[in-house]
Amino acid sequence: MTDEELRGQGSPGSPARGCGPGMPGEPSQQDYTHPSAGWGAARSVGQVLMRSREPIAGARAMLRMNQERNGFDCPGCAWPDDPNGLHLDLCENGIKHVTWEMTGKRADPAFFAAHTVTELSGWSDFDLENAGRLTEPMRYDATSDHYVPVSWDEAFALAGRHVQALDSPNQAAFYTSGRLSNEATFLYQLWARELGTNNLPDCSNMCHEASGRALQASIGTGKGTVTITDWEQADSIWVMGVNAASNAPRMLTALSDAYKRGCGIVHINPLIEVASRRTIVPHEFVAMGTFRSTPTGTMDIQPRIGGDLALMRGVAKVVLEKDAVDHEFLNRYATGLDDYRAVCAATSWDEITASSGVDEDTIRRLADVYIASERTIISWCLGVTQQEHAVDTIREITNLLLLRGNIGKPGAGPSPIRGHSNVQGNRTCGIDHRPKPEFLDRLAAACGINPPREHGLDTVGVLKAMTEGSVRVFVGMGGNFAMAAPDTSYTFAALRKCALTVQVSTKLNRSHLVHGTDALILPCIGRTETDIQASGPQVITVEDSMSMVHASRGRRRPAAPSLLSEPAIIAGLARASLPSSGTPWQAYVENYDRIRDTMGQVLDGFEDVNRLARQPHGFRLRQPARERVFLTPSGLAELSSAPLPSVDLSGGLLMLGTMRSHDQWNTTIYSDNDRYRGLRNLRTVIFMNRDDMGRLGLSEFDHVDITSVAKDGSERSVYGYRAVGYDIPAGNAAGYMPEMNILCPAGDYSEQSGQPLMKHLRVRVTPAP
Ligand SMILES: Nc1nc2c(c(=O)[nH]1)N[C@H]1C(S)=C(S)[C@@H](COP(=O)(O)OP(=O)(O)OC[C@H]3O[C@@H](n4cnc5c(=O)[nH]c(N)nc54)[C@H](O)[C@@H]3O)O[C@H]1N2
Ligand SMILES: Nc1nc2c(c(=O)[nH]1)N[C@H]1C(S)=C(S)[C@@H](COP(=O)(O)OP(=O)(O)OC[C@H]3O[C@@H](n4cnc5c(=O)[nH]c(N)nc54)[C@H](O)[C@@H]3O)O[C@H]1N2
Ligand SMILES: [Mo]
Repeated sequence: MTDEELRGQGSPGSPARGCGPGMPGEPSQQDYTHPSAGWGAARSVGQVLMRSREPIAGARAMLRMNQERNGFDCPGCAWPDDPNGLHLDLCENGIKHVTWEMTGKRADPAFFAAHTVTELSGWSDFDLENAGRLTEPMRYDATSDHYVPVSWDEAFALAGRHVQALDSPNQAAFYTSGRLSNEATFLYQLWARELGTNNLPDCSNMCHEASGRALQASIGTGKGTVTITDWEQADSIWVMGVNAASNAPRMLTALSDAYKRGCGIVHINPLIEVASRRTIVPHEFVAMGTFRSTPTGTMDIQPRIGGDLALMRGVAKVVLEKDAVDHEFLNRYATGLDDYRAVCAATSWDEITASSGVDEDTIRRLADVYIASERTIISWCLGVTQQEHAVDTIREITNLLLLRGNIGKPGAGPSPIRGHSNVQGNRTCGIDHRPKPEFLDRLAAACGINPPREHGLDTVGVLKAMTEGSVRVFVGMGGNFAMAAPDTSYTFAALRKCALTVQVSTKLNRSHLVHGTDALILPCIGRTETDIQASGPQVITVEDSMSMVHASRGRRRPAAPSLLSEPAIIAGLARASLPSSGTPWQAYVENYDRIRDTMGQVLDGFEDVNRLARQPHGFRLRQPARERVFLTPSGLAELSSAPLPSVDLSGGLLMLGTMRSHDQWNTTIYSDNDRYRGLRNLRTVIFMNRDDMGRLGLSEFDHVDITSVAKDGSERSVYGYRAVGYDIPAGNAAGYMPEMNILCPAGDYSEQSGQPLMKHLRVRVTPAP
């Protein structure tokens, strides 16, 4: 099979297999009726531990995860640790994620000698990562079509020659996946900016860019304001566009605790996800033994895809009608209320219900819940952010919170659920293609460099520039850019036009096979492993979703003696490409405390980071909006007044959102099952409303071809998918990334955030011939 056929780009009617292992057995689907987490999770963990060939070491490593002071930070997600003594809140997916890194298998030089790149391209993405941990730096050799071993010095020199040969530093791009530590991040952006470019695309450009922009505009700082303690004090928690049980499983603990103390929990999602039902709290072993479960939801609202802005508008309309606003707060801290009031009054219920897909009664009931609550938290993730009008939507969420003073008081506020474990820290520490002038000033002063001032390219911009030939060197610091980016064929062609692609990785993935003329695989140590440098074992720091910065130290022997740490690799690349650099790269790598000392001169809140991060739970970065200090131009929280988006689904098109299954971590696929959606042995699926299926004459598991229609009218297709009926509003559909990235047109991104519209594809579904 070619890689195209795997993902369903073969020919009409030919069955697609998907990126997973291709498990034998007919696909099936049964509604999931059990509580989330609990024994199903325990069984699934056991299978993963066995498969990684590390059952004992894996179990032992779990006990070191997320522990105060001495553990490593779970690389699974960015949900915070519980600061109140519960240090060990294990989750199924964190465990899977950690053991995947700790596998006993190795993709070593013998492995690469045995397989050409062309051959590996026909392997599934599961099989690629399942080859095990990378052990040696490798260079692509075009004559043999193999990756061949190269010394670290030669690898750095090759990259250095390429970078120095560029006409301008803007011909290079430096991608970051959200795993990178704060220290590696800081060195990485320093390298790019000392070279002279702000081309720092990152996974945030596909993830929470919209959240940062919206919160920056509304409250003056681009982060959430709440802490895990606030989650423990809210009267009402809204979970919008998050598949919590799979993607932020430790949130289940917070939700079940909230339920027990009488907090209302509203799930706003076109799909009914299992987190809105019941859970067995992962660490409650007694509950596990007795199968005792707790509800994790009190109300479900099912908007259309992209309907959240109108839904929030409807709630605000009722709040204003009933004058249930916090006048004192608004008078003292906010601006824009008159305009917002006028916009809400002018938006008709017809518009609101058409745009949201939710009827007026239901919206009024939601408004009653909101008005009855003294302290409300609204949380959201990709269902909200990967939309055309995401910035407007998140500003509307903030408007609604501001109306009732739900910010800067205990138990209330906006709470974006970030994805990668350190994606928030990456932004804090300088990964930003639109850096603020004040940050650059301080960087210049502390590091003695002259950073460029013009904005750089984001993910979508880099794809275009590579296609046009104006970016020729691509460095991927972690992640799997080829598969994570939209428009797979376009992205592959863009990467193949590069003179050099460099991937710093722990495991083999497709981004190594879709490469430039020259290509390097630079293997690094992982989060679970010890990082020993000249001054001894090092700690790194990370920041979670709620602005807590803390130290992380790995305990395991690195997967191979030749692996380098990410800071060491960045320093090596930087020295080779900046021969006359005055930056003490070597000294930084010898002792990461020195990196943190410099960070303290550049970043607010990091002044004493070497001491603070080593405290048991680290420290909280100040979030001024939490103290009702709004760093906006007006000095006040700014209400927005955006028009509602219109719904255009002419020609019988469906609106499709791409999402994750339970058994995957972004582009890393563990199996072809999605336990909480009751699906087995299938990833090339489209979940559809049963009426829509009937209209198209489709029965369960019928083969379909799917074509997306881009804004410019261009079409992209996948073949041989299976249709499965699901509880989702008519006119909407869902399926899995990264398979469906083929259907995401690279040119269709939000004007507001630059984010590709990964949850907003207009598709035509046809029965396969
Ligand atoms: N186990 C595991 N954990 C992960 C990840 C993983 O892949 N696996 N990925 C990590 C990363 S990087 C991220 S960013 C997060 C992602 O976490 P999520 O945001 O939960 O990711 P998705 O699977 O894309 O799910 C999006 C959810 O949005 C809903 N949705 C779709 N369209 C809309 C809409 O218009 N409105 C609303 N309200 N909802 C909508 C979908 O039904 C789905 O429940 O998880 C992180 N954690
Ligand atoms: N259609 C569609 N596309 C999407 C999304 C969607 O919802 N729909 N979601 C988007 C989102 S939110 C995100 S965050 C991106 C994810 O995009 P990425 O972050 O680029 O992708 P990952 O799959 O998380 O990266 C997996 C790879 O990371 C490497 N890796 C793992 N651990 C480490 C480490 O410690 N260090 C280093 N250097 N490498 C490591 C391994 O080699 C592994 O193969 O995808 C985006 N793409
Ligand atoms: Mo993400």
